[in-house]
Amino acid sequence: MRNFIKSTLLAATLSVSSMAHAQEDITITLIPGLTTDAFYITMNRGAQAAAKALGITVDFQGAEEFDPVLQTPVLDAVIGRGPDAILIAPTDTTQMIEPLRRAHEAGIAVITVDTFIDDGKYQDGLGDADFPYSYVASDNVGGGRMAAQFMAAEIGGKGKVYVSNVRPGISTTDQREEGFKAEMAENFPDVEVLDTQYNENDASLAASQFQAVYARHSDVAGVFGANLFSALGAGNGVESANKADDITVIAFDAPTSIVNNISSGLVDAAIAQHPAEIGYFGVMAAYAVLTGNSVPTTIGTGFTVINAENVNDENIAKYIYSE
Ligand code: T6T
Repeated sequence: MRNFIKSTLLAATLSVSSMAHAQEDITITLIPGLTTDAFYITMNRGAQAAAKALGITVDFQGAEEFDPVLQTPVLDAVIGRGPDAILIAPTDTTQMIEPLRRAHEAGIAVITVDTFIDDGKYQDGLGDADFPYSYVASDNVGGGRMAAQFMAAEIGGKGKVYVSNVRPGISTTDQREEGFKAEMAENFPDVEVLDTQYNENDASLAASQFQAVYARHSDVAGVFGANLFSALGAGNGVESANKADDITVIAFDAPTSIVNNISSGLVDAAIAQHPAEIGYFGVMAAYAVLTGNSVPTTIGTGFTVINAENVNDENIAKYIYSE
């Protein structure tokens, strides 16, 4: 009799937990780095496509600036509402660890998309923040290396260049800079990489920083804009100095503004990430976790390089970010 009660209780418990994750009840919140960035808007498009395919709900909640101080209260409010999973682009590798641990301790499955916390290696029993199930993103070191190769080819393998970047502590943009510098150091010894200019995701600041670098180094040959706002600002700075024909701009990210700058000749190449893929596979990974399946701890997505040769190709158009 006791065993019967026990097994009845067990069955009841199991059915409650599987009801909690009945397909139509699954809720996932996607928290971007910031809500107004075409990169994350496109990521949400991919997330919604996966939600529709699965018959689940994904909502999009974020701050208006890429800042852990602003992202944390958004995350806490989401934790309070208690979705089954959170997909998040953490805005700082260390400052977002404790806020995300709160989500984990509340029983919410955490997956990071685009950026990572700690060392980005999850579920390996090592490090300070092992609890996210998966990291879904571009290969940012590899993308930085690609940018260096395009830069070196455009400037003939020699000259002064610099990286326009957001701020230290962001996994993606740190890794792009690391890859860019490593590629130059290993394969292009005649390229001198000047000090990085940090712009706080402000394109106007990135433009004025170009003017200042140009004032100090009138022979600067190229700028690598390590994300959308950095690249946009660097391009605007080069344009204001009337140097579009002489100075190479390699952009990371591909909103329509950058694509227009490729058509006009201001930007030489853009390394487009595939944010819709990141959103799609982020949702699929969360769904797998919530339905008791295992997931890869890292899921890598691709790049498409856009330049003057292919900018009008209709197969390329799908990689331009939505606004
Ligand atoms: O480059 C993307 C993203 O990958 C990065 O983490 C932050 O900046 C962007 O959102 C572009 O603005």
